[in-house]
Amino acid sequence: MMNTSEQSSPYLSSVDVARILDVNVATVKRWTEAGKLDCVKTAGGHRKFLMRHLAAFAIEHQKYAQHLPLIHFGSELNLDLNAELLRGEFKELIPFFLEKAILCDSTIIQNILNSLYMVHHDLVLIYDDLITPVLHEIGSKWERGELSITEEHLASQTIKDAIIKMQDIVVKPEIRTEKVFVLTFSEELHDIPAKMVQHLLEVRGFQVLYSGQRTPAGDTSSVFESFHPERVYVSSVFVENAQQSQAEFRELLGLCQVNKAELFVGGSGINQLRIKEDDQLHRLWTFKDVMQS
Ligand code: B12
Repeated sequence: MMNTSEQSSPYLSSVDVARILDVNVATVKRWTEAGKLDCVKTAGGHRKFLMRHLAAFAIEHQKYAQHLPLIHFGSELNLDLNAELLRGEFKELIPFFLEKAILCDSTIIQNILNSLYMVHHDLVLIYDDLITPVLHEIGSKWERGELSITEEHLASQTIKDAIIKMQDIVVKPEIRTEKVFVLTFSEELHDIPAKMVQHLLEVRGFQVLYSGQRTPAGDTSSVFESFHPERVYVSSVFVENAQQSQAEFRELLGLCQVNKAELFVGGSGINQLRIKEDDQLHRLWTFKDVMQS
């Protein structure tokens, strides 16, 4: 069965693949039958391809690599990093991405994110397995005094900008009816996870109202009156004053109850609040949970 992200991804036909690799359609068929070129088969028996199938083929058959938009890491094509990127394993990619973020190399950062998306069509993989560990490492470097506050700002802002720009190439369903409100509490400056939550919900087909940083959560009744969101997602990373956040949370939950909206909360800041899950309130942990919520 196809997963949600694959359902919305643009598959290539055998004709498209033949055109890209500059061979006959019959050759494409022969390669797939010989197991050289992977594909998925539709219910009707047609072969469909994703960029990652072509990319895996090109890694094995170098002659065809020139036909594909394999990523150039700096001045040259690094096949080891490309192979990792294609497999969706990030052992070498994480330190590389971290280094480039610290150097504010927005071109390479953007290139990697866009390529990863084009190959895997899976934002969860990118957010949970690449961006989250890199941001954590940036935080650790700052804690150890290896990065100044300004350097930490520059690196995280470079990543945030690339995440926002990547959204342009992400495939979203055209008809979006159900509305979702995404916010952080009023003391919160960390809005990168909330941005990622927004993007995942858009991929799922929701129309997202995103208020981001420093939203006075208890004072959002006008949002419910004007837009009638059916769901609300809160990301909380840093809680400075637990009492204040608890009060905001309580008021927001009250608004959700009155307006029959489900409330989903995530992030390490939530650990500092007293919450009781029920039919209306859900504690989420990872971006994967956002896709399944
Ligand atoms: C970038 C950053 C900043 C940037 C934020 C820029 C921006 N626009 O977001 C700036 C420079 C503004 C900043 C400011 C501060 N920061 Co800061 N920051 C970070 C950093 C490096 C990355 C944060 C981030 O985006 N992480 C990526 C997310 C995805 O990871 P995560 O938060 O762990 O989230 C995971 C889960 O919690 C979950 N999740 C999160 N939200 C949601 C929501 C839903 C619905 C779901 C399902 C899941 C989910 O998803 C992730 C999956 O594993 C972290 C380091 C770190 N360890 O994260 C420090 C960090 C969070 N910051 C910290 C601190 C102390 C501060 C400041 C107080 C510094 C200061 N003295 O001024 C201020 C606080 C400002 C405020 N009031 O909010 C501490 C927090 C410690 C704590 N928990 O008490 C950290 C951990 C750094 C550290 N090692 O000490 N920061």
